[in-house]
Amino acid sequence: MSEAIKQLAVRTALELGAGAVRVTSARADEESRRRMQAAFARRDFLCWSYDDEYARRATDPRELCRGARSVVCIALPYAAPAPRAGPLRGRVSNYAWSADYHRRLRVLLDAVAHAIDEAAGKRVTTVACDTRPLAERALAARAGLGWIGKHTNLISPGLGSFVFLGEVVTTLELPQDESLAKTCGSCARCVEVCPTQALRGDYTIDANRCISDLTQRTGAIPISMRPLIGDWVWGCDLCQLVCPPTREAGPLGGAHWAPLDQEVGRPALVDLLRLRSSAFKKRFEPTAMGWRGAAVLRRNAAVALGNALDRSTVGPLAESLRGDPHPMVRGHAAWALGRIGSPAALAALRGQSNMERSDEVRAEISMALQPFHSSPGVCSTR
Ligand code: B12
Ligand code: SF4
Ligand code: SF4
Repeated sequence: MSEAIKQLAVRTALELGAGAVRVTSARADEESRRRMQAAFARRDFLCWSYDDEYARRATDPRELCRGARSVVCIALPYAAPAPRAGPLRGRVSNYAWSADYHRRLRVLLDAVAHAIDEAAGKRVTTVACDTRPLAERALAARAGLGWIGKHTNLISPGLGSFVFLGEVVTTLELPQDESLAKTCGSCARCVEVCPTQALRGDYTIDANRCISDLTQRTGAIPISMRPLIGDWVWGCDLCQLVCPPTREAGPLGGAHWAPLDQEVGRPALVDLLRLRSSAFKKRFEPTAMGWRGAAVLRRNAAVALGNALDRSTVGPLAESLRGDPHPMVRGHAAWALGRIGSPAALAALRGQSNMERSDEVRAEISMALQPFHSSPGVCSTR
């Protein structure tokens, strides 16, 4: 009976687009708890309110579902060909440029849970994906869905790492799968390509340095990190794009995961800098970029423009410095103008330095102008 229910769960998930399905026990995982607690003690996740108690709960699926005995772990491939690049266009990561994956994954997980419940004749499941306290990668690795790579993502054989993870936790005892005895070996391509040195090469990450974290946080981006972000305006895929098993797998996601349109997949930076709530609602709210509001995207556009170093964007940046309703965006526009450093950019910064009311933005303006203050006997190098 339990084998038949497992096969039903697998069949249902595969029919709805899953690339792989495996089952593990719902017992607490001491090894993962220890690894997570060590990561939090190293302060690798400062933007996340994670602590020892979170690690304990996240590594014990019975906290999500009383009496749980098994977890059905599902990998949903989403890789799609990248949209056309172009000058002064920002880069969006593959996971965010299509319709928000949470909805599609939820439909799949609910269907699997429903099939299990029907077969059991009562409610025996609960589902999780991304937002619930569950160590999804560790569970998937224990189920043998793949192995955790040095970029810290789960790599599934034949599918690569561009897979979303979701789980159906159940009180039924289902036959378990074995974990894979696999590692990255001597490969270190992801570690080498990471522009911010977020990856240590020992299968851990300093998430505070990860572009994905930096572009999704709601507060200011540290000045030292801004130049390293390049043209990314949401998330980052660099460590996965070079990953051999992920490259070999190719774009398995299919048409569903293609960019909603060019302006979502590769947005024009100046338009993004001017993004207001009506356009945000229409264009970005249906995607995973809709979670943090329009100001975060305008801030990210300012950073990407500060890295593009194109004088034609001084006008829009000056307009943002003078008029953006959000002080964080005005502050990052000031930084971008300082990076460009042309006479017009400096004039915009000086013009605004006495007008600006926010202390935070005035501090950004003053830092942006600092390299250009010439003192007696010292020549500015910019
Ligand atoms: C917080 C978070 C982030 C943070 C922190 C990322 C991180 N590396 O933890 C930020 C914003 C940076 C982020 C970025 C991304 N994320 Co994210 N994120 C999460 C979230 C919500 C929690 C992760 C977490 O708890 N981290 C804390 C660390 C300590 O725990 P952990 O990574 O889960 O597990 C570690 C330990 O368990 C330990 N471990 C345990 N057992 C073992 C055994 C061995 C042998 C080893 C080596 C290690 C090990 O290693 C694990 C990996 O470090 C999960 C969803 C979830 N609930 O799990 C999604 C999730 C991890 N993210 C996901 C995705 C898609 C991404 C991005 C690819 C998006 C993007 N393109 O920008 C990037 C990838 C960046 C990267 N290199 O990791 C997917 C990953 C899918 C996959 N194939 O692994 C998840 C699972 C969401 C989902 N449901 O699909 N994310
Ligand atoms: S997502 Fe980008 S910044 Fe983050 S670890 Fe990978 S390469 Fe580095
Ligand atoms: S790039 Fe190499 S080291 Fe990094 S996760 Fe992929 S296989 Fe592992």
